[in-house]
Amino acid sequence: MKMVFRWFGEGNDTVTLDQIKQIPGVEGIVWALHDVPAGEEWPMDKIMAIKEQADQAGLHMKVVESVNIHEDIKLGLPSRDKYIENYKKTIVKLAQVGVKVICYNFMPVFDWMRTDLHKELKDGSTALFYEKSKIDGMDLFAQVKRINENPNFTMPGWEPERLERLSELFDAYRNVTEEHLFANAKYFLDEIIPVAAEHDIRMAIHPDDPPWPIFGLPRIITGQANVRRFLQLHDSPYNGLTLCSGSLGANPANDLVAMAHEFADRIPFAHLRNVRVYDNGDFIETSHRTQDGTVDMSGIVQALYQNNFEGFCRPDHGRHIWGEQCRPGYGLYDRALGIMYLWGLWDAYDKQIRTEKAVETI
Ligand code: CS2
Ligand code: MN
Repeated sequence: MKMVFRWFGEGNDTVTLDQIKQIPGVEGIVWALHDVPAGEEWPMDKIMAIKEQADQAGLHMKVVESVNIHEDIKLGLPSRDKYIENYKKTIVKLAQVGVKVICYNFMPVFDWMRTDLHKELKDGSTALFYEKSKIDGMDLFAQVKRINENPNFTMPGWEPERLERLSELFDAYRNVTEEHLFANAKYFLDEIIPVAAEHDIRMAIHPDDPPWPIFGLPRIITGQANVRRFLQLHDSPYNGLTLCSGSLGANPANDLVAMAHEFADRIPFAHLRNVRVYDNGDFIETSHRTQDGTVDMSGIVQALYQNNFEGFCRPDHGRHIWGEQCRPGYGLYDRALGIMYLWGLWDAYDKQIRTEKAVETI
């Protein structure tokens, strides 16, 4: 397990590279060019600027999250070909600076979705929260109109640029089903994976968050059967999965331990975090510790260990603790605690297995 830490870039993150460097066992950053719009080719000078910073801090930059997919690719429009060509060029450039894994997602219109970014937990910390009935019962267009009239109604992750195009995008997705999305994903993978393979970069699809359709938009990376189907669309080790325990774990029917076992050789990257899911379908992000949420974190780490996991791993969203002001979910403190918990689990399994082996040889 190779530990990495997400970093949003200078001026775009409250956490510094020097701080990241001091978290035990962290070897590299998970980065992206957040100012390059989806579909555009990443400029080499901007890539090199990150490389210089990472080199100087003594951290590697082998994991990118995310090179985002243009909506036209997900929609399967004829214009997708030009965006796919740009994607390929970006892959080639990323290989030149030593990138080994590209995380991306295939969610229509929205990325992750929450209803509250600072919901208070019992211990006084705050965390990202999803109130299911709020999203299920929402008249999306009435909400967008309200947001446009009064920015106080803005929901997390609803950037003005996205909202501007919202009704247009919803129109475009009107007849797009799960089947279309799978077909469009296959078209994309058939084009991209050979290029990624040639340049030894493993593509790692991120699960949908939450892992079910929202606002009538299809979502396909939602559970074990669908992940299996996605990986088979283009059967290659370079078509991989980002095992995000918090995203998939928001659906209690998802057995993350079983997925870690089944997909072990197709997981170049893991996002390990916990959530607490309530009976009504709401969920809140918690500390990474197994007992603090409803995801079997120790079971997942054990399954990865048993499968000789050699991929990259990062803690995922953390709570906001000790008064830290930071990007929602991306503070330093709780994620650093999360890392120490993950190492604790890993090292304990390691010690146990080594001891057992030593006993066997006596
Ligand atoms: C999520 C996503 O895992 C996460 O942090 O909040 O934003 C994720 O980075 C993307 O969906 C991956 O493409
Ligand atoms: Mn994740």
